Amino acid sequence: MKPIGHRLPKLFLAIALIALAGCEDKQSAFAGFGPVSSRITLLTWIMFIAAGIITLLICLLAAVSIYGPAGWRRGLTSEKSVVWGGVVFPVAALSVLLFYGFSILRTGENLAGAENPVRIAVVGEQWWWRVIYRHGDGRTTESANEVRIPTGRPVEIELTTADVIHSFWLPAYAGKVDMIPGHVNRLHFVADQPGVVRGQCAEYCGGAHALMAFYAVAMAPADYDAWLAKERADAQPTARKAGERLFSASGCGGCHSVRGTPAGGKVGPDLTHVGGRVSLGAGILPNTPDSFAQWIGRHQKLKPDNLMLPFDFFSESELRDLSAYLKGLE
Ligand code: HEC
Ligand SMILES: [Cu+2]
Repeated sequence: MKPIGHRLPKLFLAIALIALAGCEDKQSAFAGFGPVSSRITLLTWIMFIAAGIITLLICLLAAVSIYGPAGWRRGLTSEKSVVWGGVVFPVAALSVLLFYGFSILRTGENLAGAENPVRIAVVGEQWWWRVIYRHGDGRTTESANEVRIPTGRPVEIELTTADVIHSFWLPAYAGKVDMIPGHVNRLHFVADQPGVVRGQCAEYCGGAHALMAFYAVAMAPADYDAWLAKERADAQPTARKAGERLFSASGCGGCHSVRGTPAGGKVGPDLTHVGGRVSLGAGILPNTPDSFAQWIGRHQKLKPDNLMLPFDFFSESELRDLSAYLKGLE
């Protein structure tokens, strides 16, 4: 067996690669796709680089105070050096950072008064996201696990929770804001360009917390308007009658709504347009017919503890019928 020292570089490389894999743009805190997140990223770099320089400086001073010439060492231990280096410098450096941080917070607050914002409410649920679109005429419609926004317009997201504390974290566009029982928080941002990014619950909220992700889809304004009109409409009558019958006979409608059909449950995600969403199960499966079958038949294995009742008794052909019906709800 080789001594451990020979294996260390490879071990470090492996750990570094795993860590770097998390830096993909979809959910990277270093890739800002709007003015609010870009300024947060800038602040991050300023803090990181300044802290690096200060750490080097401290190492240098420590070395000088141990190995340096006697005159330098005396200088370092004088009262004057302690006051300037230990009190004045930290107070000045931290105050500058504090006020710069306040000015960054204001980037989002300035958007708060903006005219004609897109209004969306997101409710944290164990362990998925209820997304409510507020239309211009006061009507609302529900979706889940996906926030669609137009580019170039201010967005206001109202954040609440149905149960415990969750945290809505969408690094591509804005900071991280907690969802607190009995309290409404608001997040403001603008998306610069169309694209799909990922977000994640950032506050431990029980069993399936790690599997509570979501997607944000930014669309050109005209595409967004077309999408919203479609989203607002009820489900189209389906040709997949076998799946629809099975859905209603199995009691799925007790927890799920499909607008325009008798299914009106409010416990789980609204499924009116589930076939057109990016993911299933709060970001854990891609939205394909096979994923619907996987979810319905094995969701307690794929996402242990989630609050949908187990339905592990359907036959292959029943799963195919149900999946075809649900995937058809676009
Ligand atoms: C007891 C209530 C309940 C019943 C009954 C129920 N579900 Fe669910 N369902 C849920 C909950 C809660 C979730 C969210 C789970 C999560 O992601 O944590 C869910 C999630 C889903 C999803 C994923 C939706 C999305 O946007 O990610 C699909 C699809 C689904 N259910 C289909 C069905 C079908 C089909 C049936 C009937 C065979 C059914 N459900 C019965 C509560 C229920
Ligand atoms: Cu959580």
